[in-house]
Amino acid sequence: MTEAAGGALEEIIAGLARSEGFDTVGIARSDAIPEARARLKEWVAGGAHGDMGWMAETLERRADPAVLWPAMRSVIMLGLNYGPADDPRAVLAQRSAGAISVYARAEDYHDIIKPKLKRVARALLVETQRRGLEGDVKVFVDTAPLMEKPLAAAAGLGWQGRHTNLVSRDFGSWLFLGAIATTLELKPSVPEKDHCGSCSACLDACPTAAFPAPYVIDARRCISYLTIEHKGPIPRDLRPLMGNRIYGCDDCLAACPWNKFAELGREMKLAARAENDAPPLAELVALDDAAFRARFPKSPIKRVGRDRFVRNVLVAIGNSADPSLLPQVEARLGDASSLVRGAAVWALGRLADPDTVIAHARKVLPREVDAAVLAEWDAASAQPL
Ligand code: B12
Ligand code: SF4
Ligand code: SF4
Repeated sequence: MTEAAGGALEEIIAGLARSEGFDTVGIARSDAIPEARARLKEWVAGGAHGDMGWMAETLERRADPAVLWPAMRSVIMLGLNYGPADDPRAVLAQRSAGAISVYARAEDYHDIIKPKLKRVARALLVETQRRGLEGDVKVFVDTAPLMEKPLAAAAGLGWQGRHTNLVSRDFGSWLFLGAIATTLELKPSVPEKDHCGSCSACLDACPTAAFPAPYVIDARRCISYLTIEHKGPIPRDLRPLMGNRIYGCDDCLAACPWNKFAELGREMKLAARAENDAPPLAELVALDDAAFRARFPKSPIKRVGRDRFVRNVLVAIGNSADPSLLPQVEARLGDASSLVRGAAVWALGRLADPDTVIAHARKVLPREVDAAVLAEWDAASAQPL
């Protein structure tokens, strides 16, 4: 233990974290996850990261904290509970509304966690200097190449569940993670054991069968990846499985029985905004660039941009079985974005009768030059046009 007047440094860190509103904190040695390296390499080699090219580009640094920052000796892992007030799956039954995942219904958690991490890190530096210790710190939340889940498990915050996310005995599956890396040699916490037992609820709950094996995700099939990270048209065979999920997905998290011990998240800025609980698809599909930015201020949703978001909304409309949404779909057939046009064609094919599809095709096709959109027209009319 790093003792001095004022108590052990590890206890000071825990106090600083709690005073910033973090719900859980622990410490891992920077070399605590040797097995993660080979697993990450295998995952990327199999292509499970899809077009998240940055996972491959940063592989060496991500696989080993010693490569990311050779002087790093310890990682302080912090968790912020964002437990929802109600079961987030309720909106899945409202097919003419969009389902936004819990974390994205509120303010962007990166903007909330990063300043908190920085304040803890600064206070830690002041304390180490007061003790005459040499030490440096860096803060990370999500965006840095650091394997936050296995590190959080090593730091005793919970264990990686079969859905691959960190599960906590106290907060279930609803924890955001952040990290403070340091050159200080801190006393590591006791790692948490796997408490999944014989449960497989999360694997069974996945609408797209995105888990090729327990503890392993194929991001290419995950709705979170498809709606947030994937830039091109969503693969046609997966669209019908997405229902009305338009930004992220919580099904595997929400299915976890450990959530029954979870409390409502205390951080007010992470509280869902009512307008994001079940927004009408008719409203969202009509957003242009400016209206999209104005509709989602401070929201993580802004990151995907209007075109990708409207693509998602059109897939949800195609799954809605609600013909009253047809006029909104027709209005997007001539959209400036080929991504949006292609998704509109798919939604049209799902909602309209074949004669209506052909009538629209005749009007639009003479002007269409995009190969992917042309392929959507072929598929929607079930024949080459
Ligand atoms: C890339 C990424 C994604 C990708 C890939 C998801 C994934 N599971 O990796 C996509 C876009 C799909 C995604 C989705 C989501 N994400 Co994300 N994502 C990340 C990111 C940036 C990197 C994760 C990573 O390194 N993946 C690579 C894989 C290989 O790592 P891994 O899952 O740990 O893989 C391990 C297993 O395969 C394992 N393994 C193989 N066999 C076995 C056997 C056993 C017994 C064990 C234990 C492990 C194991 O070995 C690997 C290494 O340990 C992290 C932030 C970060 N820097 O860590 C956030 C992060 C994981 N995401 C987060 C969240 C909240 C989500 C979503 C819930 C968002 C949403 N609602 O839509 C979903 C959940 C989907 C899911 N079931 O995972 C949180 C998770 C918090 C938590 N409590 O764990 C993180 C930590 C962000 C944060 N800072 O809070 N995400
Ligand atoms: S987030 Fe949804 S789609 Fe992705 S693995 Fe979990 S249940 Fe499946
Ligand atoms: S749902 Fe079951 S298997 Fe999945 S993470 Fe939770 S306890 Fe583990």
